[in-house]
Amino acid sequence: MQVTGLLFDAYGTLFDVHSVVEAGRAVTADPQALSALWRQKQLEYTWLRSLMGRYEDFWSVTESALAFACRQLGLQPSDAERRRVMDAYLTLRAFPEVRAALTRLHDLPSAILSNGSPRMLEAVVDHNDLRSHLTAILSVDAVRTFKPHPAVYALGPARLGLARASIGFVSSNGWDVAGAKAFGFQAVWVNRQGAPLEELGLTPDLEVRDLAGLAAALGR
Ligand code: 2OP
Repeated sequence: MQVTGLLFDAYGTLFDVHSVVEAGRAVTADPQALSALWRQKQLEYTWLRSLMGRYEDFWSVTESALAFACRQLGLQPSDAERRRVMDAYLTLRAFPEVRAALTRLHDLPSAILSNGSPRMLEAVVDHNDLRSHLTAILSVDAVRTFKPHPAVYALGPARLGLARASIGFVSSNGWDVAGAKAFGFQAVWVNRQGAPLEELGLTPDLEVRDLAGLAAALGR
């Protein structure tokens, strides 16, 4: 695989969304269930809002998804507890191999392209001290719709100044990889969970287990 630049999805790819489980312990005896339902609703709401043309930023959508998950699970967190759980999204942990892999890939212009709001992304990048590894942090907020809308992916070539076909788009979210492939990127699926491929008629150009596998596949 030959690429001239890389675009990284953030949540689930660079950062572990389920590191909110610790914060969830304060509001439930089953924080894994809360984290899973919360993530599912968060993504559902991004797709529904995009289809309806009723954009709200990812922080707002994440708050709404948490409210739904708490109601569905019969949880009544206080405002302070809810704020603490939300704030965990600003300090998500990067997966253990991310820093070393980005260092191995340092010769390629690399940017984040994410559903996250600018504030959320700046916070989590700085929390993990990854800013020096990134050319840019690109948020869907610039086009007020969510992935997999092509207008989102178009932010990447515009900012990197590279042809889309020469850019590797890297995501752990199979549906995001399908969207990137449909847009014309070289699509890399970081299949951290060993999940089956989404049945969307779009096959990634490369499947790896983690970002170390990506660096190796790119000869770095
Ligand atoms: C992201 O855009 C898909 O939530 C994931 O970072």
